[in-house]
Amino acid sequence: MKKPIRSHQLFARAQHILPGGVDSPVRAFQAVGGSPLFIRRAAGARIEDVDGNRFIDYVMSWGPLLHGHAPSGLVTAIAVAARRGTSFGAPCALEHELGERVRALMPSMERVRFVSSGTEAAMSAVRVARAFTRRDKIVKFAGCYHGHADGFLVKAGSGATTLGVPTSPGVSKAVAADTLLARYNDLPSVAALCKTHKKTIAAVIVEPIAGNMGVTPPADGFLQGLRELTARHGILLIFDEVISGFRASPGGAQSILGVTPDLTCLGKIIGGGLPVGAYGGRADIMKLVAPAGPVYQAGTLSGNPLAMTAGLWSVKRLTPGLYRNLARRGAMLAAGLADAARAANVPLQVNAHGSMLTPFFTSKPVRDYESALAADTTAYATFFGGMLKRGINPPPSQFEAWFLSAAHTDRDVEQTIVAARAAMKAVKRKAS
Ligand code: HOZ
Repeated sequence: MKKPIRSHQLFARAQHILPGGVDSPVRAFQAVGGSPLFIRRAAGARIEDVDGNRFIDYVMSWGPLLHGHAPSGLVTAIAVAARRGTSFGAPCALEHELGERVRALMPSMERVRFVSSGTEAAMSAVRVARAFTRRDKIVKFAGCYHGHADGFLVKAGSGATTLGVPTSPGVSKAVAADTLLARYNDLPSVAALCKTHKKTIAAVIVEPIAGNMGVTPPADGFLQGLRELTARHGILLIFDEVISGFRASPGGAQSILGVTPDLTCLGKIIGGGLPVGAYGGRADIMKLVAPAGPVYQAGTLSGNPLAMTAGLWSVKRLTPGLYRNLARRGAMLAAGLADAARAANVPLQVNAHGSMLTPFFTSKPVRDYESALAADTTAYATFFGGMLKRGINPPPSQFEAWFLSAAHTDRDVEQTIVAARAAMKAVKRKAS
């Protein structure tokens, strides 16, 4: 790897205009040390920094790039759409075409509203849930991340945990008081809240396959139990499938795990990686959303033709073969990382679900936020540095997911495992 001199220069300059030199915290590399690489282009499974270093990418724009970076068909489709106009602020047919496709894949989304990000989707879903139930409180799980709206920044995963501010300053006490915390994979913790806060909880929001404390799959029966509990207490169940939607399967986690939520949130994955999100669900709930009903939510860029075009291109290509290959390569990578750690005598737990995985540097199983936090973040940082040096780009935080795409080949995965063997040895050397 060439010295990232140009990246350093750009980062230094960015500090004078962007807080911390970036527009989203995790990418600043604070959790892994050093300074971030500035990327000038990406194609397929590879990204290239401004100093000419090329990496096999496992960040994949944090998940949505199921078909890899910049597939040529997608780029052409966006270019054609852009020539017709980039934003209308008026309805276009692409919106209901994509909406119908989303519903066909996820039948629980009887009505869909497009927005511009997963954050917007989650905050809007909660607003509708509150209006529908006429209750104020929500239950979220420690370590789950639902974007950065105030009510979710209480023990939030992802960047909030990475930076050590899981509960952000700036969230008012009143807002925080309406967010109740439960433990992921721990139904009794939810049951206890339902009992204490009878008839005041509007919704339980959950990542059905948690990705933002690192990949943490649901324990058997956890989601089914949530479904029963919420139905019994008149509480709406919201699945945040910003990460798992279309990645876990064409119908998201809900289709493979067999649990139907009342509302679902989707993110950039339905826009083929462009800035987009959506929320939707039962028609009787969604009819409250303006202008059908009184719950206000709006956005000029919502349903914009570029994002809708990219989304249509992307969802039309969710073939069984795509998922078979993603799962096979995901399993290959997970096994390779585990072997590399064993060979170097480094304690590691690899949590995986299909094409997403997280290697946690700990000897104990990770099934919730507490056990995720027990992972050795210093070891992860050493491992990350070792991988980067060898041409592999993992996420710059222990508490994020690695993502594969259709563009990753068996050779890419093999190359990654070879790099992991060397990087694990460095972790061991540093620890002893
Ligand atoms: N919080 C995002 C991942 N779960 C990272 C966003 C970014 O830095 O782009």
